[in-house]
Amino acid sequence: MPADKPSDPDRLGAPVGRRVVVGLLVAGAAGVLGGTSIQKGLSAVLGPIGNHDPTGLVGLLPVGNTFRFYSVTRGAPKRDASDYRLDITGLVDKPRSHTLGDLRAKSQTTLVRDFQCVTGWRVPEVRWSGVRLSDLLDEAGVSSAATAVRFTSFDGTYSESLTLEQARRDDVLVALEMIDGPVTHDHGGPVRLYVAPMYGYKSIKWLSGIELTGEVVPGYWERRGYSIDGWVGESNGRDDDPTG
Ligand SMILES: Nc1nc2c(c(=O)[nH]1)N[C@H]1C(S)=C(S)[C@@H](COP(=O)(O)O)O[C@H]1N2
Ligand SMILES: [Mo]
Repeated sequence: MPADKPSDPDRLGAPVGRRVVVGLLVAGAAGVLGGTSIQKGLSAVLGPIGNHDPTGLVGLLPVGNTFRFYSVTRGAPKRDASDYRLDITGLVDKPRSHTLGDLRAKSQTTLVRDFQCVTGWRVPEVRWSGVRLSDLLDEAGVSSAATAVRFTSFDGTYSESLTLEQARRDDVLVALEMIDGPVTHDHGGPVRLYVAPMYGYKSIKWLSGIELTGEVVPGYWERRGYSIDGWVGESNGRDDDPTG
């Protein structure tokens, strides 16, 4: 039985997570339901979370070396080259609104790195490519008052943050490709952030806003207890179980 803290960010959204835990406790206490019935009960409670996960259970099942699709919302609307925009706003000299075509036309960087969620699952040697965040920041002209970057998603809910120094690292990408092609919708396409040295929660999916701020504005999971500095191996003390 998955045993997670109710607010475990990497399983499900907090309110749903609580209901799942309560459901499991009730099912366990009753002692009458087999695993299948429990799963059916849970899927009825949860409904669909992400297109690849009609049961809502993917985040609860132990899977080795594969991605899980995470979303604190019930996914996001689909956006493509016709309607995708990435807005760069806040403490910049030249606010920008990039189309997908604009981003594709810029110099692309490729990295091959492990992707690791703070709950322990890890996907080795994933290929990522896209535009260096630092290039986009330079182009927008970061004002001297800015010290941090806030990222928002067109799922309408998720957010993330980096210090300006972290954001300028050359292993932080505004990713257009992942694995073997364009970032798929479920992985946060057409554009997601990829913060190579940090846990997966920093790599916001369905990226639509980059705002330069005077101080760090904690992101979605950071307001719920996760470290603002999400360095792999240093945060939360929870990456000792690679099977997750
Ligand atoms: N918009 C959005 N981005 C997100 C999340 C999310 O729930 N919503 N989850 C984060 C977490 S905790 C992880 S581990 C990765 C998972 O990426 P994947 O769904 O492509 O496997 O996305 C991160 N980015
Ligand atoms: Mo995660």
